[in-house]
Amino acid sequence: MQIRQITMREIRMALVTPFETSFGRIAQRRILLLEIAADGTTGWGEVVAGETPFYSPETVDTAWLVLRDFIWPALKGREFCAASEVWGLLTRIRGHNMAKGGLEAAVWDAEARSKGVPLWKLLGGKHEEIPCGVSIGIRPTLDELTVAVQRALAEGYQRIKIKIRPGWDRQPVERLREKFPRIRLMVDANSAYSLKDWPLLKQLEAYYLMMIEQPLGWDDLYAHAELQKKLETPICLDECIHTEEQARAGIELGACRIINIKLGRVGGYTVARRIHKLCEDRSIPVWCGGMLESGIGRAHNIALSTLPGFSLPGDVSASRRYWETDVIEPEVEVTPSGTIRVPTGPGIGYQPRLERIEQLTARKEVLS
Ligand code: OSB
Ligand code: MG
Repeated sequence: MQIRQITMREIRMALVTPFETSFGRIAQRRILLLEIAADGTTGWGEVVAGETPFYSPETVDTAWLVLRDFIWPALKGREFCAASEVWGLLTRIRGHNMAKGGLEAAVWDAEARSKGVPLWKLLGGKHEEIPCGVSIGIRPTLDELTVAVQRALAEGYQRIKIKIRPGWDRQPVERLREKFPRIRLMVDANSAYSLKDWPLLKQLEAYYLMMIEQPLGWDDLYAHAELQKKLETPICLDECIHTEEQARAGIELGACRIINIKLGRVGGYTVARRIHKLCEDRSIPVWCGGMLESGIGRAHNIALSTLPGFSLPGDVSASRRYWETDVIEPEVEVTPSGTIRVPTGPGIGYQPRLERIEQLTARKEVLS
């Protein structure tokens, strides 16, 4: 197959509820969508880079530039047999995984559509229904947090993750345990702590958390290994795992006992599947993280979550938790038992709403 054209669109979408983490607060998203023409069909992908380089070094703007100036020139006119070869064509470009991953995912969608099969089947997925959790941002008060958790539980979500940061850690966890003694609860610090904060993180063990996600430096495996020695609670790595090599090192060093796999952070399905396999071999549970995606990225997360090793509920939840109206048809919905039924149509299995996407588009560039 060959990519004939890439259409880059930056859309702007307001979140239903602003999302606050230890690294910042976001109310309006800028999302880079990719539509590719390949093999007589189209494929869609989403670049999950944020507006700022506060979660990862990439941003929407760096991804735009790297796609136009480096990724497209590396792929233009190249013939390949399958989407699984795209990653290999891009290795000369170091980093920029989210830009690569968005594009690679679009090629997978196109390949699945041209074969008339669901993308998740092409990937080797097994689960036809995936368990869902929610990620709840930092809220102004404990009462508001409690209400948000109550609401998610009432909707059936199987696991609650809350964002923490210094000054918003012990108290919210204590409150939630008081109110909901039996729920599956975890925290995500997005690298807000350092190793010397370990006594505080140790205190959180009193609330039997499923895991503590990315407490320390965004690229610091060593400190996580030191911390994991002091904790019974599993550490789950997010930011630290951007390559297969980092995943292997993290596991070997004992820096984590669980891994959050994000398609964009690792550069697409090829590496995501390698990390998934590695974790399966080492009995490390994995789950699929979210990046406040539109329906396009959400659909890809669902496809990824069907792989057999995705045994824990992820951060992939219903469209309406994020958007008034999503950019796909149908929207992603969650069953009363907190699952998503995997779509059966070809490719990602949801149709992009082109008219709505065009309405939301702030900037567009066609590469051909
Ligand atoms: O750390 O998992 C994270 C959102 C943006 C950047 C990083 C993270 C998150 C989330 C939200 O936790 C997950 C979601 O609901 O999409
Ligand atoms: Mg995280």
